[in-house]
Amino acid sequence: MKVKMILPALVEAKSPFWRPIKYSLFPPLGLATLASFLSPADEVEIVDEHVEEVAVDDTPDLVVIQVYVTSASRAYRLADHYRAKGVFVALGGLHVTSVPEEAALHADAIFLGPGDTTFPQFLADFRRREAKPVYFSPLRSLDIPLPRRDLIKRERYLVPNSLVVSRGCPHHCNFCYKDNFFQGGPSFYTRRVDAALAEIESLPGRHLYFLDDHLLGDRKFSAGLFEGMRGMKRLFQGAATVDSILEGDLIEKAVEAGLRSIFIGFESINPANLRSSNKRQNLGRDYDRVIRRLDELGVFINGSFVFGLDDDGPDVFRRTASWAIERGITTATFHILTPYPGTGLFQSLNDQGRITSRDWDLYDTRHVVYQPKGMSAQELKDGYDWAYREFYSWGSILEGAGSHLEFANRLRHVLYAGGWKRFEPLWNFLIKSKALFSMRGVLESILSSAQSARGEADSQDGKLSLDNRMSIGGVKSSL
Ligand code: B12
Ligand code: SF4
Repeated sequence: MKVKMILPALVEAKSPFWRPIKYSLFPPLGLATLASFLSPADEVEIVDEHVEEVAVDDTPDLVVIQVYVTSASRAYRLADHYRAKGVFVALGGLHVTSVPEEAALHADAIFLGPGDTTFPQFLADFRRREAKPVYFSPLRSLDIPLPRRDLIKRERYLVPNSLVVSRGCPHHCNFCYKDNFFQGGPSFYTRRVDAALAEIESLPGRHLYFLDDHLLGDRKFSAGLFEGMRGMKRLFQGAATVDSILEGDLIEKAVEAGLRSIFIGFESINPANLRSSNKRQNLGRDYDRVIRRLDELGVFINGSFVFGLDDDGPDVFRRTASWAIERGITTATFHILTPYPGTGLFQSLNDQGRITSRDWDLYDTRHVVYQPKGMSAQELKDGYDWAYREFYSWGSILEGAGSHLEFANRLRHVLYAGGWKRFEPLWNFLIKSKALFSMRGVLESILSSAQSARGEADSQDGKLSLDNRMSIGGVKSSL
């Protein structure tokens, strides 16, 4: 059987916000995961439109398309094209789960929730020519084969070693995709530790990027994982919540296993916003302690912030950007509040008549698609643009760098943040000349150059030494 799997690019590709480097970070891991359920006899191709053209003149037996909110319109166009040729089209992913009736208009079969149990069922049905129009299963398992990374064009990505060792998250923030996506079954579960370690062993090079929503979400699992990773000489990046950094010594274990930078959803520095977003895990937590703890361990922070929550006024941009700069947050990801369909946030804004656009192309956290409360839509958009400019100005980068305890980390901060946002022409050149992979070594050197202000994480057998390292600088992914 001939199978084509497509990750369509967001339509915004033509807009000034399109950053080729951002979309050349990670390969399509979801599709590679689904491909692992196919038989070795099947002829499979994975096409990622973010890094290559999608040729549509072929006629495979099955087309599988992953649909995100921002790529929905493009995904539907591709689906309609193949269906018009008589090809069977399967649509799944986050957006399909959010608006199944809409997606069903463009598909022969749709999938709700994760595909790890439904896709194998579908394949068996499809081979018998008995495919159903809708697949959903409350059964959730990560006892699954390794993703088919052999189908990934590694050389096109800066970070080909992305992986997920869990699905979902234990929390329930009202703007998050997660509760809707996992409805009807468990919304947070992990791989077995030995299986996760086997997957890590299978990945070449040193650098890994865990795409898990919350890498410290199951503390027993994470402790086992980090214990197993000690001695593997890996360097990794991941994401976790504010509270999980403060609790116990799991973060130290992560650092000993190779953690060098972490994505943290601070979201707002105003507790009223955290309360209304059901972001309980952040409430009453001392953000300064979180930052200090990570800085002492030499872990860089990619802080995520949302603008436009109901308790935000026009001063939120300046207050948030200054807060992040003063505390030495290395990279920041700012978002305009975006009510993804299917979320509690969408429901409540819709009930209040405040959704102003249902053009999914604009649901990219850079456009205002609802009526904010504490400012006008234009103020929100302008303030968001300003915050990015301000945070990544050279002056702010230098100021932020100055707040690190160790000199080496100051230098690293400058090169890291500057490299990510201030060298666009270089990234574009590397992507165009298909030489992006050449930067992987640089990224690894930068991550390995972390300097701990504590001495104790120093060189035990098989452990990464956190001090005595040179700082050379670099880049970081801001999801
Ligand atoms: C890595 C990542 C990226 C990477 C993309 C990498 C890639 N090549 O896929 C980058 C950095 C480019 C990125 C960009 C953006 N992202 Co992003 N990203 C993620 C992240 C952290 C992990 C995705 C992942 O790989 N998961 C692991 C794999 C195994 O799971 P999966 O992809 O979901 O696939 C499974 C299922 O969805 C399902 N499935 C998927 N497709 C199909 C198809 C069929 C037929 C079947 C059966 C099943 C199926 O089965 C798979 C296996 O279980 C998610 C958070 C998350 N947890 O999902 C956010 C997330 C997907 N991103 C999001 C957003 C909003 C964006 C941006 C708009 C952000 C921005 N402001 O720029 C852009 C736009 C992306 C786009 N192309 O449209 C939102 C999406 C919301 C939504 N409703 O669609 C998420 C959920 C983050 C969040 N919490 O809000 N992102
Ligand atoms: S902590 Fe993050 S992943 Fe978990 S529910 Fe909240 S926003 Fe979603």
